Amino acid sequence: MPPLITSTYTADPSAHVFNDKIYIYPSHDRETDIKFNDNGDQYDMADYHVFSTDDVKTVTDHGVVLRMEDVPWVSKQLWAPDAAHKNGKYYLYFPARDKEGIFRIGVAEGDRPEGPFKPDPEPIRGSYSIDPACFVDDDGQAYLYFGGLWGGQLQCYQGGNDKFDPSWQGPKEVSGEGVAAQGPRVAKMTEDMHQFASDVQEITILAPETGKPILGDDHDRRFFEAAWVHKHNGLYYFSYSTGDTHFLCYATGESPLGPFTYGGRILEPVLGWTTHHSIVEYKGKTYLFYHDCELSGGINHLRSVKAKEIFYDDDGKIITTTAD
Ligand code: FUB
Repeated sequence: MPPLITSTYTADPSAHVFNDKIYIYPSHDRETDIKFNDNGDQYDMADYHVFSTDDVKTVTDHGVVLRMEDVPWVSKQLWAPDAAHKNGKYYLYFPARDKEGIFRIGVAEGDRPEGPFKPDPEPIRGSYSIDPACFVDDDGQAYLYFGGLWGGQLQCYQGGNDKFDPSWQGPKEVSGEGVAAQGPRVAKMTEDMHQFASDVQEITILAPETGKPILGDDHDRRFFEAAWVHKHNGLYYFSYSTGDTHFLCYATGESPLGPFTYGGRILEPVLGWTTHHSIVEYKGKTYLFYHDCELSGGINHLRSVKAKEIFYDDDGKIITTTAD
């Protein structure tokens, strides 16, 4: 499968259908001298482009829509973004480190899906960690999902949503017999899409064989990063990356707030350490947008967005696919 975007390195594609086209909001990877480490310091991105397509083959690059220097609270690392549409406006959600080195989530607003986007001067109050994904339900309520382990700092919030514990920084996470994995986070968004309208909640992902939360040591199935939510036949699908085991997995539930029950793998490991995706329905087909490092010859921080059609079985289970 050739990359969909070859003009520059891109990753973490969040795809949405706006105005009958697919718009893609990816990270914009760039060259760096920073050595690879398990904290992700080499993912040193500084701006975002937006892309669009109407055939999932040819892509238009709409250029730079937001730069690091335009956001007063940001110090570095513009990581995986997402976008949403509500009330005639478009919203770009993005994680970055603040001036203290702590990941927060910002929002920028625009009049068109292709931007440009004007950032709020402060991050979303009460936001933390990385990888925001915004899901607007059929009733108009928007939810922001987020969180990522290791370099994404989710494990630094053991004692409550607003308690950052620096001793947990780095490639660390909960472990031990019977210890439940840390869940991703979700909050309802305000009507104007700029702030959290609820407390941040932890999402539970249940193991189908026990009905209990997946354990921290279950690295083949525990949430690591890259939250995404889509709805299919009335069921909510929460999908995510398992990080160091490199799978894209999903879990299903009856409510956007969970709990979700683990359902299986969507994508087997790709070339490169990270795996991050989105799922979108377009013209009667379901597409998985993802990335790998084929174009850069396997350099972990130089990734390229790809897309392929995926399928459900008769029971609504997503059929596992491979990067090809
Ligand atoms: O692109 C930087 C980080 O790598 C993302 O935020 C993670 O999901 C991983 O893909």
